[in-house]
Amino acid sequence: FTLGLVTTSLALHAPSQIAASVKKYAHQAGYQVLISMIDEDVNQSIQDSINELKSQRVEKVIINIPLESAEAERIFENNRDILCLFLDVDPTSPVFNVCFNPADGSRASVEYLLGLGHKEFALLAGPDDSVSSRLRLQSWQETLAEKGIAPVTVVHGDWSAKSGYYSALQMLRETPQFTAILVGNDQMALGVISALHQHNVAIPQQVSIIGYDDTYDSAFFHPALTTVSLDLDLQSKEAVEHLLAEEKEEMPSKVLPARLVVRNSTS
Ligand code: IPT
Repeated sequence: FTLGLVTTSLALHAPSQIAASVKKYAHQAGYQVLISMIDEDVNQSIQDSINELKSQRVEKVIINIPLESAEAERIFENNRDILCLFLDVDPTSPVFNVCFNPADGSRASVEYLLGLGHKEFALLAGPDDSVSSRLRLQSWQETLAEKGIAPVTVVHGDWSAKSGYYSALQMLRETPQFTAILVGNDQMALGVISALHQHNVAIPQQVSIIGYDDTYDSAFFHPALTTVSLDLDLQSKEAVEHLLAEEKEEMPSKVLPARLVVRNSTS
């Protein structure tokens, strides 16, 4: 039997970790995995990818592409001959999904920094066209607003370390009064760390940083990154299990928790 995985760029750490775990758990269940990566530079649609997988007799597909609920529903409706499970949609969306709670980890990181006495926050979110990125940003902002705090700046990157680096330079230039930066993923946090080192800003003595994902490398950044941990291996395991177990009639989705892991980039 063969499972399909339609995925966003595997140059990004989180999706590549997910792909590795999906493959591991599928193999354990006796399934092969065919991967179709959507390359932003190539004009291939998700439907093209699904069709490609269908032509290879794939009947169950995991879709790890950031999708608005309406888009995900349309894909679901247009592919009733197969079973689609989504990994990057709003968890409240009606499509079959296994996603992380977008609020618990974001809230925990803001509350942790508030507890340390921080008041000047810079926010570095992921791209605006990613639903997960928007939900993380929204819950940072809501948690800060409850305490009457407005962030000193909100900047968007594209998930890459490079965009984190340039966003941090922009923050240092335009709004240098922040004492903490909340970052939408660990790769951008890596770039932020690099920019702050270059400008002799001490982490965490002058600026605290919290990332998001807790991918395998994050504990080895310098300093070791405090971050919101997503158990991507568990998400993949649940996705494979749900997909293999469920028949089309009955499709319970599942929301997974995220939790703050405190390391050395915060004080
Ligand atoms: C999400 C990651 O948190 C982020 O770092 C980036 O890699 C993004 O994927 C790519 O789409 S994880 C996703 C399952 C919400």
